[in-house]
Amino acid sequence: MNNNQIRVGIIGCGAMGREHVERLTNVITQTKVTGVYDYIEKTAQDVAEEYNVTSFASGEELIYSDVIDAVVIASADETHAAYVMECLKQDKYVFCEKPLALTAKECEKMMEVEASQGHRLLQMGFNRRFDKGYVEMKKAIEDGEIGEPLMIHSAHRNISQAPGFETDYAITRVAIHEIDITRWLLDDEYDEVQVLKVKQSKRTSGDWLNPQLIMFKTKSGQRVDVEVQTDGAYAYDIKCQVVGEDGTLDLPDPAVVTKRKNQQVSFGLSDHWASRFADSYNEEFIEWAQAILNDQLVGASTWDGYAACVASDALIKSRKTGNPEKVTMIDKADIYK
Ligand code: ISE
Repeated sequence: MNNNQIRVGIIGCGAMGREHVERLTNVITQTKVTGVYDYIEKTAQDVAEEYNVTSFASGEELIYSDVIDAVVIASADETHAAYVMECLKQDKYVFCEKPLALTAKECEKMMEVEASQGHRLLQMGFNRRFDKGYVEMKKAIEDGEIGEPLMIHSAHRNISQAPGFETDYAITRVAIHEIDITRWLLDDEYDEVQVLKVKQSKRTSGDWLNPQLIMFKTKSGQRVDVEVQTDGAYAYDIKCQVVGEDGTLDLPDPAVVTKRKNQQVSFGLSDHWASRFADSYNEEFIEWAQAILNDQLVGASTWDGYAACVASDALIKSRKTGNPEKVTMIDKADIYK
């Protein structure tokens, strides 16, 4: 570390990775991007030139470099597990975008290595935990303002997807946010999950199933429904209503001015997750940087990444069998308690 500034290397310079390069260079004061890698050499070189940083020949070279104190992984989903493992073995701080791995088994191996290093090294990119609306809802639940939470109704609606989108990505890339935020809000693990067949939208631009209706049951018996529209929705719109025994809590729409005109009230909605959740991405990296300087990570852990993968695996199975599927997890290691 240089003068209390964390030197960060970013693996993956696609849409998300580039945003993080910009954010960690120009928004977060406690970090400085010193290196990047992308499997498309030209992409990495362009970013390296723009930000005057090193373009590494491989992700591993970036991880081993002594000008990199911490690594951000924003590469393709299937590459996350191997990069994370390398960082953990090097005892290097790592921030990983979701999903942590393609299977829960790979996460189990990561937790073994991290536990053997004796301290937390990984933070998951579950940015919604830093969104003002969700943070306020969590506090209200913890303060007992709506009594015991009984159920959650939620929706995750997208306007479009990148080419190559597949049915299971609705779980592993999209609803994974609800998998995480629901566990976090309710402070409970899942007992059972299910995907229900619903009428299909003609607005889907590919041949994947859209929408899908996902159900969770927590260990204490709360029920959660998540409507997942991966394509063709009217906006990027995220809904969450927690129903408690004494009242309900609703996630607010993004802070925008409402217009009153022609006997109507209207306000704008986002078209993309990057604008809808921009503040939460900033907050999450501010906390990450401070936590590294304090040597005490606080955001979503490897355990949380693992829990999301276990639920995803069970949901994918349920989509194929049509049945509810049990969620079975290993014991939690002490470093995650
Ligand atoms: C993206 O990666 C996200 O994180 C968004 O929340 C989700 O809506 C989108 O479909 C994903 O591609």
